[in-house]
Amino acid sequence: MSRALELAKLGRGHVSPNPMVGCVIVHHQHIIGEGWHRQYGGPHAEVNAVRSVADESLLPESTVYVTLEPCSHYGKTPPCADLLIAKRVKKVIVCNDDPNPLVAGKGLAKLRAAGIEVETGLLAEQGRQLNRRFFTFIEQQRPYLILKWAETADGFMAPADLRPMPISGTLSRQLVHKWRTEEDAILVGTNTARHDNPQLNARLWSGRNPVRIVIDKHLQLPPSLHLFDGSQQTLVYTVLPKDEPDGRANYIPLDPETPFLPQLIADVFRQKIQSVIVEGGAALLESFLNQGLWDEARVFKSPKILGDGLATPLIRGRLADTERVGDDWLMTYRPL
Ligand code: AOF
Ligand code: ZN
Repeated sequence: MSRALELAKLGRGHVSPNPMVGCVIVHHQHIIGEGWHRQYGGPHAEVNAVRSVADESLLPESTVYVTLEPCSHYGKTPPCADLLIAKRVKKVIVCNDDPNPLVAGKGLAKLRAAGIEVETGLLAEQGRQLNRRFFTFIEQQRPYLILKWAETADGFMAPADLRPMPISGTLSRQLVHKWRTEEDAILVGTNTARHDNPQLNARLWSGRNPVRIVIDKHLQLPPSLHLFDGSQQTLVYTVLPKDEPDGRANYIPLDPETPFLPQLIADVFRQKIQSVIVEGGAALLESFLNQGLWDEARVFKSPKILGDGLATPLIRGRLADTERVGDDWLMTYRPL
């Protein structure tokens, strides 16, 4: 199953909003087939694993390790449960049940009804961690929310005059670009958009660029910003109606009388965006933290000293991981 989880990870960045799924087929202690879900809309892990088996006559004596319950529905592909039944495999072992209401237990029930032995929950925690975006999206009906910022050793995010100044080192910045290829969307507030004029793409890493999301409640941002260069999709959340539609961004008006962030998150969910990385600024990050709207905070602590400036948001969370990245420390927090 560890091997199946490793294979699943090869789909990272290519399968969203589907989960990453890996599959290993074992015949008498020997791996005879492997596969993973490689591409959104493409064959599922089980199909690729079965296809990789040279001698299909071994399947009735084989165990299938798959990281997610085999599907039971006709989606972009026919049901994997039906395939495993047709190939008369002996046993199926899975990490996690599929929370997708189209499947949700029906795949396992189908297998059992066909007389296939089924075991669940093997390395379940790793499976949930791997597909935490997918599970959060379906179970909590909202995108997985990652907060990210860099701070100086003395706890500042920017100089007092807010002029753009690099805090973290080059390796950290490259890592952030890699992260951008791993999430569906990247969000910044109005002040960050205005002061930093960020491109919000993944130019320091190869992979797909995320959708850019910016908050501009009162439509004050100038159209000359990189965000509006048309190079990637940009969603603008506002409370004002926008009369002339503009080909370079999609404007989404929210109700000014209702709390803004919950509305924004609900709309992002409706747009089928499974994960969002929030990159600032301080006030926006603090709003997410204070409203309990976060799943992970990734904080770069640099050795630089500023002495004064914009204070870092206060985080009440559990330090889950600490890692050295160049001269910086990367600290990952999770909610308590
Ligand atoms: C599996 N094996 O490798 C994956 C599964 O639109 P479709 O047909 O690709 O179906 C997508 C849904 O299928 C997805 O939401 C999840 O419930 C399940 N994903 N199932 O048996 C796989 N990727
Ligand atoms: Zn399937």
